[in-house]
Amino acid sequence: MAYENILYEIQDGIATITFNRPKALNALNGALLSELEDALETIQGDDAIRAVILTGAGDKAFVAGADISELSTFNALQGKRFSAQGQRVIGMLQDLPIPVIGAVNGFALGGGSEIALACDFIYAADTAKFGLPEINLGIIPGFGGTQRLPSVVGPAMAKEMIYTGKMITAQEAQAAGMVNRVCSAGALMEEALGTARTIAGKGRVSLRAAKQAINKGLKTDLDTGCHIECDAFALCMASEDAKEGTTAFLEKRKPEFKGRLQ
Ligand code: CO8
Repeated sequence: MAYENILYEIQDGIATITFNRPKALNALNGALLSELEDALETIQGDDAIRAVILTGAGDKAFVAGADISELSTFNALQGKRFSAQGQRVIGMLQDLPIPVIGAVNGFALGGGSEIALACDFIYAADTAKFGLPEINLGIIPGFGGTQRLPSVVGPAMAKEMIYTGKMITAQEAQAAGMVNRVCSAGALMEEALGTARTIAGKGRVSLRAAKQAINKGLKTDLDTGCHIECDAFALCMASEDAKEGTTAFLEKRKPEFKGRLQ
């Protein structure tokens, strides 16, 4: 698929997806969501990709939400279809077997915050702003925001943000646990790439197992989560990566992970 609304690049095993509608502050329309879905499918099928970074084109926005000019034309059925499309694509993003870093370079509003919340973690420029302003449009978050935001910042903070529609700064988002690291806009991509490179050097099997154990464990109780961890741990022990990692330690050398089970 040729992309018109995103940029898709791969360098040294790290895929970068850039939302690329800067004149509309990278707002999400149906075409952009379809392109994002296609890129995520490509990433799912490419074992050479070890980490993903999402960011926005231009210096103003990561994603300023769903495209309001498109949204304003929807009836209930079209709204439901669009919400389901967004939830499916954002669910795919969250479930990718490799780590995803959100590099939030500006406004992350509505669907933009919802995409960022589905990343494994977020780095933000000190100029970034987060918010779920749908209430100002007479609607509510429709891409999972009512579910993911409370689980990250707690229900009280999520309710205040969703009921008032007010934006918070990158620093406030960090204090609330939404953002791991705040840096200058100029340093953002280098910071994200640095962490992506560190992750890309780890074993593919153990990264996948860690991500699945954490994500699945968050949806269940502690006992079930620990069972999930046990199974994931056993899978790692069966891998060539675990043999290589432990042998390399004992031989006092750097491991060379191949990402293979056997
Ligand atoms: N959709 C479409 N166009 C947008 C959007 C958007 N979300 N955001 C900005 N733009 C456009 C503006 O219309 C403007 O275009 P033009 O130059 O042609 O007039 C251009 O981008 C620049 O924007 P501004 O001039 O407004 O820039 P400012 O710096 O003055 O303001 C803001 C920046 C504060 C980000 C402001 O643009 C704004 O408030 N944008 C809307 C933010 C918003 O409400 N987002 C939530 C959208 S709803 C949503 O995300 C729901 C997701 C779930 C949907 C479920 C399916 C039913």
